[in-house]
Amino acid sequence: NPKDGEIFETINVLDKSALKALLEKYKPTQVYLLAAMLSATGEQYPMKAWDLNMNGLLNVLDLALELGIKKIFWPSSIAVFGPHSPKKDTPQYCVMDPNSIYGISKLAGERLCEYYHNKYGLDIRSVRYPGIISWKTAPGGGTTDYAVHIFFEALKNGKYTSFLSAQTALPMLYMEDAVAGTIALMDAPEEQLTIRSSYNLGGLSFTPAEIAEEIKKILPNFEMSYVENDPRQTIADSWPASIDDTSAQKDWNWKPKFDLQTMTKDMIENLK
Ligand code: VAH
Repeated sequence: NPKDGEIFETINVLDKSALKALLEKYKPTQVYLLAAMLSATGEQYPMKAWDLNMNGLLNVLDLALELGIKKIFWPSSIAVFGPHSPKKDTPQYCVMDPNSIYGISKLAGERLCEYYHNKYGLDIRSVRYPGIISWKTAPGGGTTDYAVHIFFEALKNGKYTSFLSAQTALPMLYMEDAVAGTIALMDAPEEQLTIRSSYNLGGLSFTPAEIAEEIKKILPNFEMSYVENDPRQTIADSWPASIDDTSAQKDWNWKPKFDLQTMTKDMIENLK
């Protein structure tokens, strides 16, 4: 935990020896492995996505054991659910038949996390993030990216063409809540945790039409349009519309603060 400011040093998480040298140099007490290739880009380069998402995780798991790193955070995703998973209020445990390489890699990753915890006692913690919305960086490579692009475009051009259809409901989460929730999980006493694959994390659930209406309340001239047959529609159609996150609420008091209205207001105020 660097005291004065942050230390940025870049290494490729697939370069195990460089990763080991970095960990031995800074001796972190916690490692947050956020490097991954997301759903849409993953479908363009499936084997690269599998390699980065799986071997990046395995490198961190093995080095955490070897170097005795106390806590690891690794994000899963609602992408682990598939066409036969319940669509509404998707439960913590159910049929999971992801059909994107990203979802397959995240489901396999969850199995590894639980295995390393049960077999080696590694304190690795995880949440299934919904689509995350933030204003600090432009999105890239995700199926839920429309929900971020829409704000950039609304302010820049007063209009946005959505690659997901008007009624495509998806689980979403504002970045402030995602960060607070992640830290709440990492700070929770270990004995309180009952899930070592990955916790469902709900938040918001809305459609492109609903977020467009919310934006229009602040930018009345905003115009929304839609294109069809975007490959990301197929991915979105295989995902839940909303998530049941009762386990996270019970085990570590998960409670998002932002709703669609307050998120929209905050996004536009900050992006302006
Ligand atoms: C994606 N933003 O769209 C990511 C996320 C649930 C969606 O995993 O691929």
